[in-house]
Amino acid sequence: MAVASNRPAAQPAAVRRASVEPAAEMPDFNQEQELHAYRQMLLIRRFEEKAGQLYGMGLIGGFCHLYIGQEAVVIGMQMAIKAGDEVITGYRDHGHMLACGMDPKGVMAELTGRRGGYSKGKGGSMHMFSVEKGFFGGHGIVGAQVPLGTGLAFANKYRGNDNVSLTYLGDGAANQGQVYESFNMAKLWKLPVVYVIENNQYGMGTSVARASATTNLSQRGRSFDIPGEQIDGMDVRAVKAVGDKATKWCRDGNGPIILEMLTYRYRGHSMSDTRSAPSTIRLSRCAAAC
Ligand SMILES: Cc1ncc(C[n+]2csc(CCOP(=O)(O)OP(=O)(O)O)c2C)c(N)n1
Ligand SMILES: [Mg+2]
Repeated sequence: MAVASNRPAAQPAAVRRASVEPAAEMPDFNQEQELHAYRQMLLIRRFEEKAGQLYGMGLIGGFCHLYIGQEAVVIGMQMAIKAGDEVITGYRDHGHMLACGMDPKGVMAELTGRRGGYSKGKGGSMHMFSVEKGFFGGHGIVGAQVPLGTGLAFANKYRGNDNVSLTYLGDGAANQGQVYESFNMAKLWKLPVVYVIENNQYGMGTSVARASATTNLSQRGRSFDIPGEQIDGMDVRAVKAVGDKATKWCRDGNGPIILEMLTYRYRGHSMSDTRSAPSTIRLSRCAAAC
């Protein structure tokens, strides 16, 4: 019988790392970047742990999807963008808000339903926005942020600025029809959008291998001639390096690009998932597959 511990989570990460080419020219961070990345990732981790605790105490209601385990993705990408660029994602969004510079107190106030929250306490976990910080949600419908993020890129192109839209989606969302309609238009009009697929190996409780006909999600844009790359999403330096490359690609007028971040969700799908840690079923399936 598989025993629930933290160990199995480490095994697929090691397997994944072996299959991902290290970025050819991966620059080291200087001390300032090291500290910045560490502090930001730690902020997300501690924030999410506290949110989990408050949820357990009944002080947060409704949906609440924690980002624990995926911090390096959003921080590495955020370090690669500039003021004016936009970020949009799904419902696993607290990390993205904090990375964009939104006030942790405002986010927590929203989670706990208070007036000081970003949506005056009426939106909750999945419905926060800050145009000022370039954060466009926060969307509960799987994949719905992809056409919206593509629209942000369209607006940038139309206005003739050099802003890039970072449009995040999950591995489960990568099987959604509207994603491919968006890919088509993005390539057709050469829109400045980086599609960041956060492949945390699971859509709710279903592994990618059980749900996806093809599992190299970085290649999902091939029919549209959109280039893609797989990256070790647990390595903040690798993420930042590829983020630099991808945003330059967009700013140079080449159109969209796909980055598949190989990462891992350390908790259950959401706080209403009765298992806050990976379930025994999930771990035993993982043990059988890996
Ligand atoms: C259109 C739609 N279908 C189904 C759901 C229910 N649902 C919520 S999250 C989820 C899984 C999505 O997984 P993934 O895209 O991998 O994101 P992750 O939760 O791993 O971050 C599903 C099916 C939904 N919210 N919207
Ligand atoms: Mg997923």
